[in-house]
Amino acid sequence: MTLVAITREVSASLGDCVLSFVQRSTIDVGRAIAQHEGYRQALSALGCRVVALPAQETLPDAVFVEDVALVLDEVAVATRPGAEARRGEVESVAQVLAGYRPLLRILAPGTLDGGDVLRIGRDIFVGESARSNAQGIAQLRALLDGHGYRVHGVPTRGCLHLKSAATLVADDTLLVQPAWVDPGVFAGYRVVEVDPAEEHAANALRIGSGVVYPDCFPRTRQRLQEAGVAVTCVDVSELQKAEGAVTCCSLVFDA
Ligand code: CIR
Repeated sequence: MTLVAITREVSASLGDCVLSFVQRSTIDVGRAIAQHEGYRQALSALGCRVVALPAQETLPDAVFVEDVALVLDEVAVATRPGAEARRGEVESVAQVLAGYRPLLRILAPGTLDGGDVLRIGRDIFVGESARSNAQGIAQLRALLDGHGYRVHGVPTRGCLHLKSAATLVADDTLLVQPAWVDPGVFAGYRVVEVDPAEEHAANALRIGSGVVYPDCFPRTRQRLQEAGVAVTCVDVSELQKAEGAVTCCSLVFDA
C-alpha cells in the first residue's frame, strides 16, 4: 500500500486569496512557492508519493486542495466549497480522485469545505462554519451512512474551519484550540491544548506515526513532543498569510 499525497502548486495570484479571519498582508509568492516545495519534500521524506498538480493561475486559493474533497478508504467526496470564488477548484481534483475511488458529490444548496472535516476512525466531525452549512453536512451524512460512518456536526467559533481548531495527532490524541471549539466534543480522547500564546497552532498534518507542523509554534511543538508525538517542522509563513496551514495543502490517502 502506498500513501499518496495530492497537492497543487501555488498560483501566482495567491495574494488575491479569500480571507476571513486573517488580515490581508503582502504575500511573497516566490517564497510561498519555495515553502510549498519544502512541504512536498517533507511529505515525500515521510513516505508519501506526492502528486503535484499544476497551478491554476486564475484560482488564487487552488493550492489549498484539502477543501475541495475528502478521501475515505471506500469513496471520495467532491465538496462544494462555501466560498463561491473557490468552486472552480473542485472539478480538476475530482477528476484525479475518480482514478482512485468511486466519486460522490455534495450538491447545491449544500456547502462543505474539506477543512471542516475531521475523521477519527468511523466518526466524522464536521465544523458548522461559515463554509459548511447544514445541508452540506446532512448530505455528507446521507452519502456516508451506508459506508458505516457516523457524521457529527460540531459548532465552531472565531475560526475558518474545524481543522483550524482541532486536528488528530495520534490514534487517541487531538491537538485543540479551546477558544474555537469545545474540547468536550472529543470526550474519551486525550486532548493537547495549544499554548495560549500561539493562537493558530492547532493545525497539524498527521502522516504515519508523526505530524508535519509549522515551525512558528515552538511552545505547542514542545507540548506535542512531550505527548510523544514526532514532529517534522516546515516553514509555511506565506501560506499562513493566505489563511492556510499544513492540512490544507494536501489530500493524503492509501492507494
Ligand atoms: C480560504 O479562505 O478559503 C483560503 N484562503 C484558505 C483555505 C485554507 N484551508 C484550510 O485550512 N483547509
